[in-house]
Amino acid sequence: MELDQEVARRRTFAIISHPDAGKTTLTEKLLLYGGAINTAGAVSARRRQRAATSDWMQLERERGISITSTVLQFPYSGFTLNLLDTPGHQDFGEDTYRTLLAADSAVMLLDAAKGVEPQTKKLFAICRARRIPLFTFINKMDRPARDPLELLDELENVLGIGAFPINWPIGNGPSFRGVYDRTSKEVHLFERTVHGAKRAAVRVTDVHDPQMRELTDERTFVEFLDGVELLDGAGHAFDRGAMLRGEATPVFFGSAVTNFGVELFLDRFVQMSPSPLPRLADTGPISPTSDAFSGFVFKIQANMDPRHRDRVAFVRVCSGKFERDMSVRNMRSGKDVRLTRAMKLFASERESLECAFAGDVVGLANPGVFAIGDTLCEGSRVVFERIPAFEPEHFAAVRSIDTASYKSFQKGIAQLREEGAIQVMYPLGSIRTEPILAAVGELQFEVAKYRLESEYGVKTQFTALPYAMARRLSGERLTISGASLPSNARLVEDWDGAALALFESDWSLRLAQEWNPKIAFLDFTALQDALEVSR
Ligand SMILES: Nc1nc2c(ncn2[C@@H]2O[C@H](COP(=O)(O)OP(=O)(O)OP(=O)(O)O)[C@@H](O)[C@H]2O)c(=O)[nH]1
Ligand SMILES: [Mg+2]
Repeated sequence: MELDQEVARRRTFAIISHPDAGKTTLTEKLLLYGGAINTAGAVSARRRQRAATSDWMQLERERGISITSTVLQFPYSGFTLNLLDTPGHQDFGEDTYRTLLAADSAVMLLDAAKGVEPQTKKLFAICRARRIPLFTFINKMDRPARDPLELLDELENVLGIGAFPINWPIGNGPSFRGVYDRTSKEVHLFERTVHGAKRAAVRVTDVHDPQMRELTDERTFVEFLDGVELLDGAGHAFDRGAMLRGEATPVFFGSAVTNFGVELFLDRFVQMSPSPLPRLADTGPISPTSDAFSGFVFKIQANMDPRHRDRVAFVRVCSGKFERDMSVRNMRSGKDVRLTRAMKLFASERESLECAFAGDVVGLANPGVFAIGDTLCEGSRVVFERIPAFEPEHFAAVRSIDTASYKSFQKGIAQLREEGAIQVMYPLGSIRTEPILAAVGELQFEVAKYRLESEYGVKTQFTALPYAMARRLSGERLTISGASLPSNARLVEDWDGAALALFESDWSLRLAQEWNPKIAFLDFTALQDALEVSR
């Protein structure tokens, strides 16, 4: 009974978009309406200004971009929300991907002036493949925007998802006056507030209220009415089933930075979005209300809190009741672990936590016992799906400039690897002194260098290597170590000692395959498929 109620009021959602569409800004405003913070901080490259809660990392505050995903739990009108703010930049896409695995629904932001952008398409493809119900928030209506009908058309024709506007904008840019709620037939008028930091005033009138015409110019009003009539003429009602299957998305218009439409969105979102859904495990779907606790680790982050300087494993609870001090089995290591230090997460802040339910994200102090993808469970044994590592495309040799700080250097490298943002390799069979770092995007090297210095006190030198791809080698160990490779390729091993080869081009890879018929050169997807089959 308790389980049913607790699960029913949980909403766990990721906010995704192309860089800069306003995810962190929207997150901040959702926190404001949720009463979780009193004043909204701005995403700003300028120092000394209060920064947004979810961009807690020093580098994020300096650059004004999100680098790592953030978890924020807060109550809102009887619901418990677990909000996951993700970075938009594709170089951090792997972190966004893993975070999406922990969500039951996603809020996709579009910049109203830009519409569907390249990264929007990639993230959408992940949601579609996983059938994650999607909400669309068309942001930045306070700036000159594209025709809203054109934006809907793009959702339908470029992404191939049915778009159902819940509200409709009145004007845009300087003429933006608010939104019309198509269900309640109310007009919500908004006023710009200083810095958007306070709750915006909301006045509700009828759509045919003479005030409407007074508030906006004739052209804006006519365009607005035309749009609404066209939508209403189309006649179909919102189909929640289609949304839950990932076939249709409700669309909201607003402006996060000036608070337009944020509260309206949140009120609808909690009503319409799904509570935690069953999760697929090796034994079949696991119901969120089944008694035995289960969950999986989707993220690891070191040094979130400068006062603690520890590592935290983020666990998405999938079923049962999580209780502090409980013992669970880590299915990867086969060991039982007592969860003594559990925390509720709010960006870089934490509170100790007594219990949690499906949908919640629990932070566990991680002295090295948890890895990304680990399943934790009690009672009957289940294993959730593996979380694949993305194929690295950038490689760099890194060394510590100051030999005195070598220990910290090793510690930093080990911990950044554990977070999964970089992969660490060494020349095959050599003493492990100077690692080769591999990443999906180059920005990750910048982040690693910065963090090694700011969090571990180590100055490093990174030298870019010309490789563009890595292949995992399968075959006899001796055959592999004696492999003959083109002079511009290199044999390496990963952290766990598995052999890989790095290549500059397809051509070089093909040559290696020809010269070494007894070795299989597997790409990362093939490797994953092989593992799936062997499980
Ligand atoms: N005019 C206007 N600017 C906005 C709005 N929402 C966000 N911005 C601005 O857009 C910029 C990017 O906002 P962020 O919230 O950092 O965007 P993001 O999607 O979190 O970016 P990444 O996490 O780096 O991908 C900031 O300068 C914001 O102030 C909006 O509604 N209107
Ligand atoms: Mg952001």
